[in-house]
Amino acid sequence: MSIKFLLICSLLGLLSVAQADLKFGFYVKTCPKAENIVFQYVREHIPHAPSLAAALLRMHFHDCFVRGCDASVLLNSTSKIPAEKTSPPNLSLRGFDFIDKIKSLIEEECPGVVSCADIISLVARDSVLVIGGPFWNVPTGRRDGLISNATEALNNIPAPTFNFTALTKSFASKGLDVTDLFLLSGAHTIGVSHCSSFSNRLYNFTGKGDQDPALDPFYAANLKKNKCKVPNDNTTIVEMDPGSFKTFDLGYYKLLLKRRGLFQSDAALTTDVVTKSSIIKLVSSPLEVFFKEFAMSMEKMGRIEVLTGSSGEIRKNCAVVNS
Ligand code: HEM
Ligand SMILES: *[C@@H]1O[C@H](CO)[C@@H](O)[C@H](O)[C@H]1NC(C)=O
Ligand SMILES: *[C@@H]1O[C@H](CO)[C@@H](O)[C@H](O)[C@H]1NC(C)=O
Ligand SMILES: *[C@@H]1O[C@H](CO)[C@@H](O)[C@H](O)[C@H]1NC(C)=O
Ligand SMILES: *[C@@H]1O[C@H](CO)[C@@H](O)[C@H](O)[C@H]1NC(C)=O
Ligand SMILES: *[C@@H]1O[C@H](CO)[C@@H](O)[C@H](O)[C@H]1NC(C)=O
Ligand SMILES: CC(=O)N[C@H]1CO[C@H](CO)[C@@H](O)[C@@H]1O
Repeated sequence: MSIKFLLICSLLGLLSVAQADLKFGFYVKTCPKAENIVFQYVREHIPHAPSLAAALLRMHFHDCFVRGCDASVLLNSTSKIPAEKTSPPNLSLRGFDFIDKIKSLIEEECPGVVSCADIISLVARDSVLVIGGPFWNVPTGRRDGLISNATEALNNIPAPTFNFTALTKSFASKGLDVTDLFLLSGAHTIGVSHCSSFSNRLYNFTGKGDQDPALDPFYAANLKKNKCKVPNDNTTIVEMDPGSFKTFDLGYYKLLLKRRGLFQSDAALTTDVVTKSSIIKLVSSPLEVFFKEFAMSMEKMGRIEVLTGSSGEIRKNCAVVNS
């Protein structure tokens, strides 16, 4: 191999890395008002519907874990293929109209410029911010994907029954480490779950009609008496951080230490000694420490397998690919 060849290869390498980069203020010249349109809309509407903040944060997660942050989560099914939206992990995904509304406001301002993928990222950040949560950086320049496949959602979104090993593997496959895992799980400090997402822990943990011994038995009894009264109830919802499920705080981690995390995937974070001690440390630190660390992991999540440059497209309507 000649030196020249190697040089060209490394230049090409640099070029493709540069091309794959998101940047801050990507729309400064092409649509200077875009980020502000998102923020103003969120600031005006989320305070009237604060539970949507959780749904929109979760939407960003589900988008990024399937084909990268490419707004594939927003696409409708086609005659050829059922979309991610229709896959079981989508239960309770909400806020599609909210994104569509912002997209249409931005399209009025500058048609065909701002991607749905960037809108999801910005909306998730701004929604958490206006409910008093952390701020994180959202570099922009993501482009929208062309494919949404329900089976891929099922295969890529970690299940609430996952143990620590399975969670670690799932996150590693997206370039996220164990620190990102326990910090991003902190998103469960806001929002709700359907009983069916953890019903097995209350009613049939090993197929013998038993409970998960890792769940506080008093808490389990309370949930069965007052909330999840029958197995697999998929209509009743439960606050994940009861009493402060609209507040971005350390409540989730405090519950984990009391064995009151709702999912096995939550409880799993305390089965690893290193992660457990990180949680103990986080809980006894000022809230700002959690905010700062969560912010770093969110920025990282927002970069998963993004489409940039001339890959993908800028969708006109977030629910369908351009024709
Ligand atoms: C670590 C693996 C994770 C698992 C297994 C998991 C699982 C779940 C499940 C089962 C629900 C309840 C769905 C329902 O029954 O309605 C839920 C809700 C939620 N998840 Fe996660 N999740 C994980 C990580 C994350 C991450 C990384 C984020 C965001 C950064 C996130 C944000 C949320 C939010 C905000 C809700 C509440 C949604 C609402 O109130 O509508 N989760 N999660
Ligand atoms: C996408 O699906 C939703 C729900 O079925 C429907 O209301 C909406 O009109 C569809 N959007 C497009 C552009 O087909
Ligand atoms: C959807 O994804 C699954 C799993 O990767 C794959 O087997 C299947 O062929 C895909 N469906 C279509 C229509 O591409
Ligand atoms: C974690 O789950 C995987 C997949 O279900 C299983 O193979 C493995 O044995 C489990 N690990 C532990 C430590 O329980
Ligand atoms: C518990 O699980 C076992 C094995 O999967 C099943 O046979 C049984 O019907 C389940 N019981 C309930 C109450 O769901
Ligand atoms: C909820 O449960 C009912 C009864 O088991 C079932 O028919 C329905 O399909 C479930 N809905 C969802 C969204 O899973
Ligand atoms: C929003 C959405 O499309 N929800 C779908 C989620 O998946 C179930 C089936 O698992 C559908 O019934 C919902 O319509």
